[in-house]
Amino acid sequence: QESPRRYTREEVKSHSSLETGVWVTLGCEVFDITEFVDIHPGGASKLMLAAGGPLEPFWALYAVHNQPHVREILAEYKIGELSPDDKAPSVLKTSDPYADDPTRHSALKVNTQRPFNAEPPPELLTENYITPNPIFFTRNHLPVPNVDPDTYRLNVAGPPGGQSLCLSLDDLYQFPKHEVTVTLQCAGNRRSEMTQFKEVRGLEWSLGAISTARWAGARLCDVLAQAGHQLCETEAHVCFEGLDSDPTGTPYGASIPLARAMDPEAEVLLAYEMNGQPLPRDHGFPVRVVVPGVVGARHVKWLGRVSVEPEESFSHWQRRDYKGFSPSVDWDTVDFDSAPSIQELPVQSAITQPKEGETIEAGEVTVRGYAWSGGGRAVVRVDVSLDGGLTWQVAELEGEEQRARKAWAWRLWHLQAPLPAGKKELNIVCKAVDDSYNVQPDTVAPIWNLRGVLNNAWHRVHVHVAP
Ligand code: HEM
Ligand code: MTE
Ligand code: MO
Repeated sequence: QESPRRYTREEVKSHSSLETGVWVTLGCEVFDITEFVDIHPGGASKLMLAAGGPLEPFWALYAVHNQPHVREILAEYKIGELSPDDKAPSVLKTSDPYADDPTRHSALKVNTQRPFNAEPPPELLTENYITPNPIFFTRNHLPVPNVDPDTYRLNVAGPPGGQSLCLSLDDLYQFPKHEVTVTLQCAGNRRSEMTQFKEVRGLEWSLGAISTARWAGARLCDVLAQAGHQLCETEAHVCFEGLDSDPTGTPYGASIPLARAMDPEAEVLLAYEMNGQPLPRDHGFPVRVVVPGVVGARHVKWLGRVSVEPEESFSHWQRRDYKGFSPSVDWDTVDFDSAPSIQELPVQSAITQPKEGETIEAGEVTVRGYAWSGGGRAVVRVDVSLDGGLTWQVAELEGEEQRARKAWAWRLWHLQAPLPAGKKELNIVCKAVDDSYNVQPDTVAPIWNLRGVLNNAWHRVHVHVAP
């Protein structure tokens, strides 16, 4: 085998623009990624931050790169290795951006530690209608900002010619306090089932990227009204910026239509309480947006700024992520501008008990799970099959009847059913129906998409029956 071409760090450093070619290092390996710059899923500008130097400090921040397929992509661009006699760079003394993250509950199943992404195990997820704060699923894209509640200010841009508001927490408390129970679901919930069908890019969420809390805060419509906004621009959007930001200083951001924001019946909150407590740091302390019935990505945490704009947020997470596509679209053909951003989510349900692969007692089975639909649509029925979908039984919905058009929270459900004697295995399936009679597709295949979002296929659990 031929020995690799050797380069010095100086040579690598001199390749840090598209004109000279873009080189980077990982360990002792050197890569020419010029051709990759424009197709980087995280954007060209972010990638260029690493041009001419090591990838490690950036990949430490974006753990999304700690995946085999990312290494494979990089491997294609290898051109050689660093000269062994080239002295190691003085260790970058950049402090760990995640060092100040809060401590977390040990029951959470961690997807990535940095940024922190974790879900409660199925056993705990449907133990309570209200998810306890410490095990509420967490989806962070960046380090958790440490916000001082005394100096915290929320900037609310006024209409053209108007005044901006600069609200302290005490100012926010002066607005009428509104409480609402809302289920929050990440668009990537149940992505791991999509991956099993065909590879997708994203965190491997199981069925726990969904949780429910009682939120309290000021209504967004009241705050916008105080800033002088009216619902005249029917096509406008309310843009939110978090106080968490990446190395370029770009904050997390997202937007929702102004019409939803200004509708008091939509109950969009600037929430400062979660289940009667101040928001935990992981969930947006001191203030986050809660948009009932809408995908988690729009519930911006650590809220720093609100503005009304003619267009949707220019954030990566509004424009280049959290969109759905045909199964035929791949990373070479995807046109993010061609699809609308995900807002209201489709009808969803999943089985939390028994668990995949479990051995259950003969005689009788108890199946439990959750069901929810976006846009305030109520769950009217959950069907459960013990034979892979050949025959169905109707599960019992727990808790209270939901409010029409304002069914913001999930229904837990269960089914207790006798088992036919001699059955050695069960293929348990569930599917929910919402009050628009929307149903779930039976398999992942027709709804598969390259980003692995919006998986609401029938949930299937295979179990063994003890002899
Ligand atoms: C996402 C590759 C360098 C920031 C991605 C993804 C790939 C990738 C394949 C999609 C991963 C997935 O969703 O599964 C690479 C390669 C790099 C590189 C091969 C070097 C040659 C960088 C650098 C930065 C960066 C230097 C930051 C300064 C990001 C961001 C995302 C991303 C922000 C989106 C993460 C998200 O969706 O939450 N990259 N990347 N990347 N990358 Fe990179
Ligand atoms: N807000 C900020 N500022 N930063 C983020 O990374 N993640 C979003 C949303 N709001 C995010 C954010 C996503 S994708 C989801 S699913 C929800 O927060 C998760 O909220 P949780 O962590 O409280 O469960
Ligand atoms: Mo999300």
